[in-house]
Formats: sequence, C-alpha cells, structure tokens
Amino acid sequence: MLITSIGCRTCGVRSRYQSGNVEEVEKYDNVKKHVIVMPPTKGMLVLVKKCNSSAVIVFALLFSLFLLSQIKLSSISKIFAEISTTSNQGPLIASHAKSIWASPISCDRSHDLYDICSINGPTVLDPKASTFYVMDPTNPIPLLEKVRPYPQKNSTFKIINRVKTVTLTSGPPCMVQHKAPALVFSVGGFTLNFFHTFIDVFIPLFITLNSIAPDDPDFVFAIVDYQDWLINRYADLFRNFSKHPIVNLDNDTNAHCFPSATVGLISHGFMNIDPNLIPNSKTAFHFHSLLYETYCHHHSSSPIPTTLKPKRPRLVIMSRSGGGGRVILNQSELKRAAEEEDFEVIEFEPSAKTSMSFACELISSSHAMLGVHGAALTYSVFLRPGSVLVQVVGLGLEEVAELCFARVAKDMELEYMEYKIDVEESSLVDRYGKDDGMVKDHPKALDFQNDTAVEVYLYQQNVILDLARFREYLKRAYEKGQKAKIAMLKES
Ligand SMILES: *[C@@H]1O[C@H](CO)[C@@H](O)[C@H](O)[C@H]1NC(C)=O
Ligand SMILES: *[C@@H]1O[C@H](CO)[C@@H](O)[C@H](O)[C@H]1NC(C)=O
Ligand SMILES: *[C@@H]1O[C@H](CO)[C@@H](O)[C@H](O)[C@H]1NC(C)=O
Ligand SMILES: *[C@@H]1O[C@H](CO)[C@@H](O)[C@H](O)[C@H]1NC(C)=O
Ligand SMILES: CC(=O)N[C@H]1CO[C@H](CO)[C@@H](O)[C@@H]1O
Repeated sequence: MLITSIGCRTCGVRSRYQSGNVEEVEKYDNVKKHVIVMPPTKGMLVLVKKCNSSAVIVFALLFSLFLLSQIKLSSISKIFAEISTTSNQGPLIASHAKSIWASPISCDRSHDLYDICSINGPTVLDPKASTFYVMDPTNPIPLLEKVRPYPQKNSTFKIINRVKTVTLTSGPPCMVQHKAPALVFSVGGFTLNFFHTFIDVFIPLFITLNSIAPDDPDFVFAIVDYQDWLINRYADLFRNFSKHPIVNLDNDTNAHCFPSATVGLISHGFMNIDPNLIPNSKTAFHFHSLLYETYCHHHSSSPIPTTLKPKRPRLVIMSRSGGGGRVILNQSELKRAAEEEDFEVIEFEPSAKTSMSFACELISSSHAMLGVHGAALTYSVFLRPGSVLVQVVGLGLEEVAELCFARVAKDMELEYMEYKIDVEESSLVDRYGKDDGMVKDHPKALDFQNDTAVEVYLYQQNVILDLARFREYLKRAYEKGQKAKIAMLKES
C-alpha cells in the first residue's frame, strides 16, 4: 500500500509517505494537503481531500480502523460509500466513487475483464492526445489514470496492445495558484505612441475593471506582447490597477491556475470613457483622479523648473520637433506673446524617457496647456479640472482633433479651446501653393487608410501661428487660467 500526500500547489509542498506513516502525514497539518490512497491489487480507491486538516484526521481515523481490524481495502470503500451522501455524479462507479470526497477521476479496476473510469465533473477532451482533462479548481492535484476502453483487458493476444489507451488527468498541475481571476491583454500594437498607450491600454483597462468588477476590481494581469520599457515606465500605474505581480505570458513557463479569466479589454472608442456604459458610472474625471493620485505629489524631489505655486498662471506649450510634423515654426514668438499676456510659460517636449511623475507635477501645477494636435496632448490627462486646453488644429485634422482630445477634455472638466488654423498658417501653402487641391480643398476628416493624406496632413504639415489672430485666444486662455489658478489655490 502506498499513501501519497501532495501539498496544495499554493504551498509548494510535495511529499511522499510509505505505508502507514500516518504521523508524518499529520505533521504537515499546517499546510494544505491532498491524500491519495492506492491499494496494491484488487480494487482502487482514490481519495482526494479538500484543502483542510479535518480530512486528514478523518483519514487517519479510517486508516487506524484499517490497521486495527485488518479489514480489506474493499471494505474501506464500503465505509466511504456508507458515509457518503448520494451524489449525482459518477454513476458508473457507484460503490467506490460516491464518497463525500468524490475524486474528480475515479477508476474501478476490480473486474477481471475490464477497467472503467469516470470523470466526475466538467472535462475537456483533447482528441489528439486521447486525453480528458479535469477542470476542478478545488482539486488542483495531479491525477493520472490510463485506461484501455476495451473489455478484454487481460487478453494474452498481442492485438490487445493496439487498443488505444485513453488518459484521464487533471491537466497541467498548477505551479502558481492565484486567488484572483486573470485579466489578459496585450501591451503591444501601437503603444510606442504615448496616445496609444492610453487609448489602447490604460483607458480600456480602467473601463474594463470598472465594468466587469465594479465593486472589487481585483485581477491578476497576464500580459502578452510584454515590453519591459512599457511595464517599467508605467509600473506605478499598473500597481494602482492591480496589487498582484504581472504575469508575463510571453515567457512564463509555469502553469498558472485562476478561479476565472477575462481575455481582452473593453473600449468606448478613442479617448472615451462613457459613464452610461459602466455600472458604477465612472467618468474620465475619475480616470484623471487615478492618474493624479498615482503620479503627482509622491516624489517631492522632482525637479520642476519653477516653483510649484507660480505667481502667474502657468502655460505649458507642448513642443514638437524632429520629423513628426505639426511643429509651431514661430514658437519663440508665441512664447513671447504669451508672456506679454502675463503667463508664466514653460516649453515642454516629452519623450519616451520623460518620467510620468515629472510630467504630472509640471502639468497639474499649470493652468493652461497649448499644442498642435498630436500625441503629446495626451498629457492633458494630468491637467486639473478648470484648467485650459488649447488645441491648435491643422488643415485636415478637424475630426481627429475632436475625437482624440476635445471630447475627453470636456469630460475631464477642462476649459477646452480650439484654434483652427487658416490656410495661410499651414506650411503646406509653402510646399504645394495656396491653390493646390490638398490645401484649398483639404478634408475635414483625415482618411487614415489614405497614406498620402496621412503623410501630408500629419507629417508634412507645420504651423506658423498668426499671432495677431492668436492673441485673442491667448487673452481668453489667460482669463480662464487665472480663474483656474484661484480655484486651485483655494482647493489646496
Ligand atoms: C488481470 O490483469 C490485472 C493487471 O492488469 C491483474 O491485476 C489481474 O489479476 C488480472 N486478472 C485475471 C483474472 O487474470
Ligand atoms: C521574462 O521576461 C521578463 C522581462 O523581460 C524577465 O524579467 C524575466 O526574467 C523573464 N523570465 C523568464 C522565465 O525568462
Ligand atoms: C496610487 O498609488 C499611489 C502611490 O504610488 C498611492 O498613494 C495612491 O493612493 C494610489 N491610488 C489608488 C487609487 O490606488
Ligand atoms: C488621398 O488623399 C489625397 C490628399 O487629400 C487626395 O488627393 C487623394 O485623392 C486621396 N486618395 C484617395 C484614394 O482617396
Ligand atoms: C506671423 C508670425 O508671427 N510669424 C513669425 C513666426 O516666427 C518666425 C520666426 O520663427 C518669424 O519670422 C515670423 O515673422
């Protein structure tokens, strides 16, 4: 006889005991155990215990009974049968399997001609491997039974060896057991772009958690297309979404067990959080608050260029340079003009290396942000309610400007202003001439399937602001920024 005690995967304990060493079984009472009993010859009884110690004690009791009375194992089965409540599972192996600890897999090999096994619960069949897998989260122990489903098991003819063997098993054993369900999503795709990191990962993550578990969003993130730089850059934010370590699905070799899993993220469209579609009515404003709590005021040594409490309203100009287009060609004049309107002006060109807490502290302590439509305006998620966002909209970019930043700005309770440039303010005039169709008849909605359009309006186009006209916007932005400044001072 063999008694095997296998600790729960959670405890990582695995031990084996030879015949009758019951004390040793009990010594491990503080860890969760499963005990399997296998009689040597006739009759087979598999006893699987739930993770508790009382079962061990019951087992020990029965085992002593066995030692005392020398009853045959088949009688032990009868004891189990007697104390069992009638189960509607495992109809095939009534006397052996119908115990209160009914094993997910039970086999009756007591017959001369045949073996018969059953899986007492939901099962997955993999026909390629002729294997049935048990799905039973409460019994994550490795069980393995092989059976030739042919009633001539002891035939001495060789042909019997050609009968296929079917495997019944508990599937890959859990190397890591999780209490929280899994949420599986990708951080690949377009996420090199800051805007996409938000619209494809963090906003959908926020929506999904609040949609599928509005009261207790407790998930283990299992991430595909794992990228070190992204996970590291947003480590604090991920940690605020889930306290569990992230599982890297791309290279993890362990079998993980979860009580349940969701694969995929919910999106409400570009930069949109629709409270009507979320059970707990969370809004973009709540999303802003989460970011603000995560990244602002946690790093007191953050080198903000000026004081945290500027005397004048602060305007952040989101600079662009390099080959990406949408550069404000007369930005130094713009800066001077804004300063003349009494703004404290900071030019900020974020990169992939920009620390999120630096960006948060800079922007949340500002009262206005200005920039040409582009990914950098995503940093407006750090602006505090009442602050001003001025989006400069180039030719052909009206629709994306609305979709990407205008709507969410309003949802985050920002004062949103839009400056649509005139044809003369676009560098496309210099390049193609005022009368070219692409300039004169520029589309309102950019067709992202049209490579020419994307190239021209997003990447070739720069902006020379007509400061005489723009000054009116600066004045209005200043008034609103001043109001925001007073409100923020009161708040803190
Ligand atoms: C049939 O084979 C099994 C082993 O597969 C053996 O334990 C059993 O005693 C055999 N029964 C007979 C009737 O030979
Ligand atoms: C998987 O990748 C992560 C991040 O790239 C790394 O830290 C970890 O050591 C890797 N694990 C294995 C098992 O390769
Ligand atoms: C997010 O994390 C910061 C620390 O990194 C913490 O102070 C803050 O309370 C957290 N917010 C939430 C909503 O978990
Ligand atoms: C693509 O966009 C360019 C510039 O707006 C336009 O001239 C051209 O007709 C468009 N092509 C198609 C197939 O729509
Ligand atoms: C309209 C306007 O103010 N244009 C100026 C933009 O900036 C350049 C230099 O960067 C000036 O030459 C323009 O006069």
